[in-house]
Amino acid sequence: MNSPSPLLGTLRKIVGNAHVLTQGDLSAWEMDWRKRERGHALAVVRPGSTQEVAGVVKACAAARVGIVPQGGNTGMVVGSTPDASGTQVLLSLTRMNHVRALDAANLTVTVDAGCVLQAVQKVCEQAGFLYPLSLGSEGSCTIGGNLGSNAGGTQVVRYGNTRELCLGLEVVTAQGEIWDGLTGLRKDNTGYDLRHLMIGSEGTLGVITAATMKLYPLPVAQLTAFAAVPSLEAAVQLLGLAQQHLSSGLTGFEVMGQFALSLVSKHFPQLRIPFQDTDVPYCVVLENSDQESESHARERFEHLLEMAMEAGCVSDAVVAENFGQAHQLWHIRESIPLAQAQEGINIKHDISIAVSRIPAFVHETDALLAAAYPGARLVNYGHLGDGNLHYNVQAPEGADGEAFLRDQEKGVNTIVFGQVDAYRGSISAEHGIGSLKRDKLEQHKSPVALEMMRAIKRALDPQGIMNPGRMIRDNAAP
Ligand code: FAD
Ligand code: 2HG
Ligand code: ZN
Repeated sequence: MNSPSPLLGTLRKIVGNAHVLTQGDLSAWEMDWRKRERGHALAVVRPGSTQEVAGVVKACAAARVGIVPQGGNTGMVVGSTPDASGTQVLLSLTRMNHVRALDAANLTVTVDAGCVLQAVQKVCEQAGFLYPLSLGSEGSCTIGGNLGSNAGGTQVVRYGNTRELCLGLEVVTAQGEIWDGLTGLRKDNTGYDLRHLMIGSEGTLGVITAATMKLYPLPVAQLTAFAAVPSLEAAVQLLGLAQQHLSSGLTGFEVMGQFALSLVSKHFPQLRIPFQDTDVPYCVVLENSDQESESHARERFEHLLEMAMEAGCVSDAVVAENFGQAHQLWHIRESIPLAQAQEGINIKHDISIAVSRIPAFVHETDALLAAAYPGARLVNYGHLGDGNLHYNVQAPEGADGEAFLRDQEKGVNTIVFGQVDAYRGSISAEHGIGSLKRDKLEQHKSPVALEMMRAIKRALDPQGIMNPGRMIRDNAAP
């Protein structure tokens, strides 16, 4: 590899001195959100336009220097931070944060990749539209990061993952060329869908610089309920009833195990969590969006909950009376990852299993873990409507979390991912692979699929400079 100094000079000319950072505290860019790893970048480079991104990538390609694209750095799999070598350029997209256009008739919004998700939601809402992607990290994650990781979140049951919301991309290729695919078309069968290759590629194939995303009419009414359920089987039964009776009105369905809720109660005592004094094993947050009226929404929702109680799949429920109360109920759910982080480092499993098989999976896997790691605490919650659980394992009460992670992560993963395989599930439903799960991907994905992935990587990034070592092992990487 060439000496980095001429490259730094070139990068400074492209983006300006102030936007090439090599000194001071760079931990916000170099450390992942979970604080699992601290890397070291050759430089943090902050381009302000697509042309500047293209210039940076061309310069790095000429010098054969690896590039790590980064948005809000909220990813869970150590995929958006540099490795420890000090040779990779951290490409932060956050200066590119303009909404380019909102096309009301086409129901689309076109935004720079560095736009923060919450800012996009707000702009769209002010214009009378819903941009439905919703994540606990929405105050800092970016549209580019959402696309890079194909983020899921709490509205997937109705609107799909980020992939389903995307109608066009602008991308800087690994050669530094600009591909303008911001068509906003809902139909386009003109060969391979390059957009879908880029989405979920975690920065390993190119840099997403802008995107055209789908909008929806704002719902006329939105109601949220918090329901106590006697078992996971009951939660699945409630999901079936809600799908049948609310149909596309069902816009959120999240399950939360009692231990996950107790962590929220412990670390955020100001949040009042319903049914904490009872011994219900699980609670569900469900949301009903309605295009008719508040009273229509309430009538349907209350009818659903009455039926569920009669069927025995809900033991108690509260329906938020207003927007503020609804927000509080959602806030409880969104606070679980933060409460878990406060409790200490944990072993995360972001898995998906066919919804019908989730109860059996959980009963069996809980028992296997309890036998192998007595006292280990299971923080089980997530997007049940999508068959996606965050089946996380926390060290036994009072134990050293770091030591538990160091000594037991491998064994815990072997049990959980072995079970995921047995149930034909996925070892990563929404957080992606990054560097944390790269070896796991090799163990759990079919060799044929892995070879197709490597062929795509070689074709689009022959020098292996795009996010080297993330997602798949690449012999060409610098
Ligand atoms: P980053 O973390 O910066 O990057 C993520 C990946 O995308 C990296 O591989 C990076 O290289 C790549 N990337 C970033 N920008 C670009 C670009 N412009 N072009 C190409 N590649 C790029 N995730 C969910 O799916 N569902 C959830 O419900 C959810 N909840 C969360 C709650 C909390 C509290 C936190 C901290 C995280 C949560 N996440 C969730 C994970 C994370 O927020 C998402 O993956 C999010 O989409 C990442 O966006 P980001 O801008 O922070 O991306
Ligand atoms: C969520 O759904 C996020 O809250 C985070 O995907 C999950 O921290 C986790 O395990
Ligand atoms: Zn999630």
